[in-house]
Amino acid sequence: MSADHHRMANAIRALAMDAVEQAKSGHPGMPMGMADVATVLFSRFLKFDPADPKWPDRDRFVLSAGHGSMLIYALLYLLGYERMTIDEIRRFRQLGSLTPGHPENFVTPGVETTTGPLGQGLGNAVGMAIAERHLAAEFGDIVDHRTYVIASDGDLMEGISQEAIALAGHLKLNRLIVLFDDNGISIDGPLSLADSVDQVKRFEAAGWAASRVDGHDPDAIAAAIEKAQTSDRPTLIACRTTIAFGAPTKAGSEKSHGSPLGAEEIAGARQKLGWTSAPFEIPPDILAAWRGAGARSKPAHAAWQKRLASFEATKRAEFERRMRGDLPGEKLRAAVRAVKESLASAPKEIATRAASELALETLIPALPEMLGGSADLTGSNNTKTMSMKVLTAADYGGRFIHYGIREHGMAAAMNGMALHGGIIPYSGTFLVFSDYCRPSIRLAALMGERVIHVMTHDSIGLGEDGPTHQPVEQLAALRAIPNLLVFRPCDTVETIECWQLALEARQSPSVLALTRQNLPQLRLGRDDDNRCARGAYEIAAAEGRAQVSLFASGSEVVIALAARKLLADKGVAARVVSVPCFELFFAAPDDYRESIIGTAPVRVGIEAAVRQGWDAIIGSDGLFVGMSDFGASAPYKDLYRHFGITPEKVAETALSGLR
Ligand SMILES: Cc1ncc(C[n+]2csc(CCOP(=O)(O)OP(=O)(O)O)c2C)c(N)n1
Ligand SMILES: [Mg+2]
Repeated sequence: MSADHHRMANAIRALAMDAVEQAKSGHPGMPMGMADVATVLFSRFLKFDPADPKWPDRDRFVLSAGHGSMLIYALLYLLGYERMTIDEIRRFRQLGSLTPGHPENFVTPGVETTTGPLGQGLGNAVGMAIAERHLAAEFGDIVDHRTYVIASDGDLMEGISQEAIALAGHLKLNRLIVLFDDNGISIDGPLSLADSVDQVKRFEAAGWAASRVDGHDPDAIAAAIEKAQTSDRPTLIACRTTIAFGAPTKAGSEKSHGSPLGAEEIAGARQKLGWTSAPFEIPPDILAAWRGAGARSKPAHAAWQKRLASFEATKRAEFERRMRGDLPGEKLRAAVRAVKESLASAPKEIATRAASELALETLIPALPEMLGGSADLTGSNNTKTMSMKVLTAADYGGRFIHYGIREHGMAAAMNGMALHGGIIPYSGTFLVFSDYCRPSIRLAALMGERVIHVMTHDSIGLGEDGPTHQPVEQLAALRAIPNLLVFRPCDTVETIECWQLALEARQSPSVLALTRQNLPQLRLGRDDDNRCARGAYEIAAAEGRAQVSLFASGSEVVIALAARKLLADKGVAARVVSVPCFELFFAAPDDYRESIIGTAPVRVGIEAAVRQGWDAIIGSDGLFVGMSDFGASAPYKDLYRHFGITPEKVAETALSGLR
């Protein structure tokens, strides 16, 4: 290998040391340890064009070990990503810089995903690799790239990694290549404190090709990547490295993981590495070599543009639409209209999970970007329509993924698909297991990615499976995540409306909380406008001046309507507001919100879940009928009676407020 390699890698090391030192915080060890691997990958293999960070056919690079963010920032600067200037490197970890503590894809061009919570990036990468194969099945050689990951010990120790690698191995995602920073060190010290897994054997057991290399030997690294590129399965390359390679006393020690090395140590490292440049200075010949590496894929990019230009016009337009993330607006509106019309002519008393399937029967043919799935609850989540083929290693063109019992891995993969572009992933599990998806849902919300989680069995209404399966705090917990839309439709009509809103929410993930139990259709469905769009609306007005406002979501709306009748019998006028989505309601114009909250002296919230969050609608002096403890195992009607979520109880509660 040329002397250039070592000096190029040292440029990464120097920038990492200097930026962390300047910020007085950060993680120099990982970038210094993985500088050789990254140099080989970016200067010889990775396909990308700094002039067009969003080139659809670029290789995806995921820095799963997000604490090593200076590695990617140094690379982006050295390779010539225009906005990543040396000033941005100097401003590492400062407010408003392009160089936040951990990589954020919505901040920094060239960063593919937001990482830091260990294991998530690897999970995203599996989704990206699925997206690539799926789109290639549809669009041919316009889609032809690889996904590379740098993962650390922490990434591989996290449980989510098992789900991710098992799924990738099963689907034979041979364009997925993981470079494992096998440095034997984590924060507490040597890995031997807490781990003795043989990662090569582990990955092999999951259907991967796996090997070990010296992570400071560029030729060995290159040979391993070359081999991986022709593998018939995903590849793990365990790169044996020394953390903080080059640091005189802290190399190989956990002390270099997450703190500045200090002036003396940096001076020693400069000497050891033969790096004589001042802080933040890169010798012109080295910068030129890096910029040359940045220009390496220009011919490939040009060839791709030519291929795209010669692509059949409608297919090309469709590909471009999909990658932009634009919906086929008219088709979506027509699909929603068709569903509503059929519901208007033949109202249905079905569970909202079944209503969701009904909606999907029309949405799936209309929106080819939708890619569904379930974590082994396909029949319960109703996420697979009759016509959907399964995505398998033999047929990546299928549009339904059997994720297996892997909620963590599923949710992370969905984020990766959305990030890849061209796909709107949706999937299913039970609402109570949203906790198993939560870390990925949170990241989807932070990143502003459109992923849709169908979460059924949304309350004690699921009945006999009992409290382990009955969500009570999950709705509140999900509503606490900023930028997440939590929908809880009350009938078939609201369900299609909520689906439409979730699909249209370009920069927000959504959860659709759906029932297991049947519900009557409360709305005729003839409305042209989407009544759920403002989050809450009056579904039944008071007869006369309202003394009571009843606010409910999902399966409790019908209970509120029955309570309204009981109150009317007692001469008390009540109105009912359906609240399918808190977040949209809170975002609605003030005057709309005020009119929906209304002026009735008594406000009652009804939801088969904990009260937390409802005060924003009913006020702290509002009354609430719901759950304050875990559920129980019994037929669901018995449970509603047992926990006092009934029309009688609601009416009684309202009356107590009037007294
Ligand atoms: C889910 C999660 N838990 C904990 C952390 C805090 N953390 C950051 S890095 C790290 C482990 C460091 O070891 P390793 O992954 O091997 O990285 P290295 O020190 O080798 O760079 C931990 C526990 C995290 N980022 N994410
Ligand atoms: Mg480590």
